[in-house]
Amino acid sequence: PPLAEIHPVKALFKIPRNPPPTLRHPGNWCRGYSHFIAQCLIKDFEKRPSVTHLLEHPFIKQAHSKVMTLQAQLYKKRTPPYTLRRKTPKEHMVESCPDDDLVNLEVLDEESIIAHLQKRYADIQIYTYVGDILIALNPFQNLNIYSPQFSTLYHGVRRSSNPPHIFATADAAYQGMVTFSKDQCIIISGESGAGKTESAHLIVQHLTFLGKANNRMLREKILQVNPLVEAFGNACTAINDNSSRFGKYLEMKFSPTGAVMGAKISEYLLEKSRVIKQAPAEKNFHIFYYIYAGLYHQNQLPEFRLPEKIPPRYIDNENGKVMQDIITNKVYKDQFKAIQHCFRIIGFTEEEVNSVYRILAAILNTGNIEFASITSQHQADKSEVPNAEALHNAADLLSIGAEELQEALTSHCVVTRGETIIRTNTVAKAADVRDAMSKALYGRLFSWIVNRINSLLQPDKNICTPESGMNVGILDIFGFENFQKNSFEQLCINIANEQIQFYFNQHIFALEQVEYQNEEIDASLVEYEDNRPILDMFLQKPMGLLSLLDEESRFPQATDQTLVDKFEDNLRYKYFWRPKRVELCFGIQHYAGKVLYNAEGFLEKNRDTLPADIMVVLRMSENKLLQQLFSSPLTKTGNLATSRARITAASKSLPPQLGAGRNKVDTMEIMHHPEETTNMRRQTVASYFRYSLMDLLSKMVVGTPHFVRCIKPNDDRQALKFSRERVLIQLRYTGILETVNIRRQGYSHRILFEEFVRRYYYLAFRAHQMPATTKENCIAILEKARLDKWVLGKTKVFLKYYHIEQLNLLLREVIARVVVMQAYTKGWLG
Ligand code: AD9
Ligand code: MG
Repeated sequence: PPLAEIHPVKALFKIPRNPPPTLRHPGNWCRGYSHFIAQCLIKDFEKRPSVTHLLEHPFIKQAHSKVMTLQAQLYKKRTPPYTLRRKTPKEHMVESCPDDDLVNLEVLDEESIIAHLQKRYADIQIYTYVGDILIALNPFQNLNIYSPQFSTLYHGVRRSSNPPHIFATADAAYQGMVTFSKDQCIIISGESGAGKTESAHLIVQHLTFLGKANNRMLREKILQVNPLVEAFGNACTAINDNSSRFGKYLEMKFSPTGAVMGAKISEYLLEKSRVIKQAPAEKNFHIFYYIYAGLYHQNQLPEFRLPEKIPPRYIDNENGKVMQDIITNKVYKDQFKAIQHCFRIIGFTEEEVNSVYRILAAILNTGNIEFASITSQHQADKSEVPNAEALHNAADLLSIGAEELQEALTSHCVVTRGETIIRTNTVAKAADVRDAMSKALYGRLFSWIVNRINSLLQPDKNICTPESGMNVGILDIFGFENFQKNSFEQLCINIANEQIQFYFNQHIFALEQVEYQNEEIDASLVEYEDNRPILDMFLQKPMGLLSLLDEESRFPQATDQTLVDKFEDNLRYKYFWRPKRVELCFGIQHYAGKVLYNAEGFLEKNRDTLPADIMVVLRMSENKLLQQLFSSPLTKTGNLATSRARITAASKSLPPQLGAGRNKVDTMEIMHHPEETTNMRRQTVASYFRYSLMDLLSKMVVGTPHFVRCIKPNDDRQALKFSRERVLIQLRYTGILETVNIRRQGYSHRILFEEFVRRYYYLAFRAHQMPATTKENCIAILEKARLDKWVLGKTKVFLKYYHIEQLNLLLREVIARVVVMQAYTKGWLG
């Protein structure tokens, strides 16, 4: 064949036989430039025709890197600022940059992935693909890439037409839904502060843009959902000023033609303990500060019985120093306005909003109720409320009687052998009851707001029935947490992440399986290690960790110590260990790393009981909202005394596991989840958590998943700062490297027979023969190349990631040899 066709220099730069001589168009710079270099090299080669010399020629290496730089620059010209137009097909060809997608990298190891991400981050390219997965690095600065023009740019185009973007992921989900009439879900993961919640907002923004409803009001409403829910469910933590303290699955409902019709939120595992106590340098839920600043500016603090000088205990983490900061804080004040706006737009009535504020103010006042001991020689431990003001404030705001509230806080009733005995509470017990009441109020208020939003944003049944409608779900949960001290909350959060990771693995793995099945390849060839055993350890019945926890929670005599002992005796897994000398601690080897948990308070947190006396008192409120929050079929009317009598009667017909067999039955304790209280069955946080996890999964599995993996480039929240160690840890946490491993263990390259023969026929055939593109010829090439472990499907060659490198190397050698031979025959070597 003519030299030009297989010239090593030309092969190296993929130069067409007749390169355009013009350098006018910037799209031709690279080609023009490398053509120029190639010309020089060809001359050089003609002078000193040694192949080794040529391939190792510094000029080639230099030229290669120059072309790469040029290409990168050319590519960068679009971003930032990104150009707001689609690329022409020609530009697209020239500019398509493999850096967009890590799967295109020749070497796929930790080092090269990090190096790429770091380089991209320096260029403010925060998004990168790994196949169908989007990696999003937190920019820690506002980027000008989320305007409606960008939504237009990413609307319905091929993914490779534009740089990676969160809008492209949202778009893929939307297009998938419309084209295949199939539900979709977008799963956002990453550690605290990595950018999940921001990503979720952007996805909602793009989806509302795509699902252009005729009804502009509806779009407005949907956009207000996240800010409203997050005011109640997010808080400032040591890691993130706007940290989600609950898991959220937002389903956007679309009509069969793709118009947005409504939305529905499901909330998971709100961290209620934050209401009553926050770690140092952390804060309570945002809404408390918003109402404080907002009501102050509207001169309404007295109306809501909120003190102006000394901050309520629940929002005072610094002994009184914060008051000025709160009421003069412009952000809080503005946020209060924004929240009022959200309530109005979404459709809450003024009465409802007022009730919400009253309950919030009541919680703050409840926190200020103190107890003093009035124990005398002849009496059991007893407590009273010395500062009647907070008690009266709370009772007034809740529209209940102050005396009954005090009674319910300082005493409880016990049923023993059919008799009701009123027992007094110690100071510590009374304080526990008070805090349990605050947590219950807040938790139920939060669920009520979510439910109310759902009913206000329900799709119109006449236009979009559950059967005809489709939805895109967006999952934004709390990320994997590993603090100095990890408690029950971290355990639940991490189990949830473990489950999401399992789902992720399943999906990535399942996709491969489908391809293997289609191609009739033995699927058992692919192995990968999954985290199912760890999940089993947590979720299995009856011997999983959560079941053991529930079992122990049912024993009145159990302690956190007996719980850990129980774990140790029963969990025979390599993922569980018990450190010596640290009594209440146990360790778990999660998919994302080892976490040491402290079991202190586990049983109490899992029982999450609310004394029934408190339930009864709150249910008697004249406030309609409060009645709803605590309504349950158990008792509807009556006062504390009559209700105590009724419970005595009810206890006689209790099921055996609650009634007989226990010498003292505390029937006054009813679990938090109203649906379970009907027959006084106890539902623990663990069992409810397990249930919601299953519920979440059942929603997710029906849809086609799209994954967004958020990464936090540094712990200082600084723009442009890239900590390699931190990113590496997260790549492991989020399973990116695992994905690479899964791909590596599988056949990461699947090449159609035609393409394979066209690419590699030099290896087994003469250069001028163009062999038929058959399976047999593929085998001939593969055998000649002496590769192992490849397989052939019905239409494709399945290769391991390293095969491609080997094949390319061989190809280069063969081409070099051919060139030497040609040079020899032309007399150049003589
Ligand atoms: V947590 O697990 O809820 O504690 P998230 O949700 O992962 O966490 P979040 O989305 O709240 O993190 O992001 C943290 C902060 O990073 C935000 O408050 C922004 O200041 C910043 N951020 C994140 N993504 C972007 C972005 N795309 N553009 C600009 C961003 N800033
Ligand atoms: Mg968040």
